[in-house]
Amino acid sequence: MDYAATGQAAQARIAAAQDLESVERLRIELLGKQGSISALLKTLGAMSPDQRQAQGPQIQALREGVTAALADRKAALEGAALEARLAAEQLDLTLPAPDLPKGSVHPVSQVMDELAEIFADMGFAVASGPEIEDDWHNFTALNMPESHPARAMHDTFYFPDAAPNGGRMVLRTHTSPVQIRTMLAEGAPLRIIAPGRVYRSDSDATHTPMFHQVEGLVIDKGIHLGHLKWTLETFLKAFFEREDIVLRLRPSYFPFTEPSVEVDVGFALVKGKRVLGGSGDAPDHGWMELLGSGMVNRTVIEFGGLDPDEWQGFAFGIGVDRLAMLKYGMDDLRAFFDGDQRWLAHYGFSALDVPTLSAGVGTPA
Ligand code: 2NM
Repeated sequence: MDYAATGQAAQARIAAAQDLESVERLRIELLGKQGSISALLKTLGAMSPDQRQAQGPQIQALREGVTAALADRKAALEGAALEARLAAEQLDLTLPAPDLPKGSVHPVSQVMDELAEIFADMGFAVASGPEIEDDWHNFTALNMPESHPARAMHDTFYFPDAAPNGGRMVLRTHTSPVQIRTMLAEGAPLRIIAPGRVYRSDSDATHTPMFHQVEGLVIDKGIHLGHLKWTLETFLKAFFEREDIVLRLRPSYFPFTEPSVEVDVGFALVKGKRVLGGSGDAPDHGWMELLGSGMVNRTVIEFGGLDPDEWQGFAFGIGVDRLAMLKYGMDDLRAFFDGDQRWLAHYGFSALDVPTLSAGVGTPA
């Protein structure tokens, strides 16, 4: 038997195999249990020792040669398949980029996100409540009984119909009712901010009938004005991204706080423009009224369902629109609510540029 010729014939067929299935079929046909080369190996048993000595190595060489050829052909076909897949899966990086997303984050939304981020770092949760409020949550619980003069000062929008409890529903004039609702629902201790829309019947260059407020409330044991001042200072330094923010506390009056303090922030006059920072008493400096605050009135703590001998607290309220103007340099409040595309494109923020304390709250796009 001419083993060399058998080997050459097998090698030729293996080399001609065009896919992995053909290679496998050849392997079974040649080397499988019923395979032709396996059959040749079995003939060794019937041979004389001399024949076996002469033919054994030839048959073994034939088997090894075919085994190697099958493995080589398999590897070559697998390599070609991988190359073909890589070529088909190629990304065409010359394709044009998709359109940039349209629209932008409104400065009010941006500032609210910044506030939430900064206060979250100090352990405050964000609370919310209805914009259509009842008389009791908006006024009475905040130490403004029926005849209180502060009610008239609030320029309240009243709904025409009497509410079930006799009083009329109102558009909330501040977010303080959210604090009352949260005290009643969650009890003490408490650390919350309540950002949102508020409404007052007032309209000129610096007042819009709807504006945005953020109020904060801390209720705990042994809370005093020092905690209030530190909290506001820490917040304003983070918000304006300046270490030289200086605050001045002045005695004031709000029905819901006692004592009440108005907080001024020092500014410098730089080329005629007010830039926050430094003491307002320094040359070319002044004080700007920024927010109202105080120790929560005992009566309000009681209306919130808590014992004022056990729990004390401080609260504050700031205009969000005003904060945005001071930080980002807009000078007309009314433009905030016009929906002018050019204004939004100029003052808006990227939706992907989320404020963080590490990367900087509020980096203009
Ligand atoms: C301000 C000024 C002072 C205030 C009080 C409360 C509550 F509900 F806890 F009593 N929330 N916010 C408050 C106090 C608001 O805005 C100028």
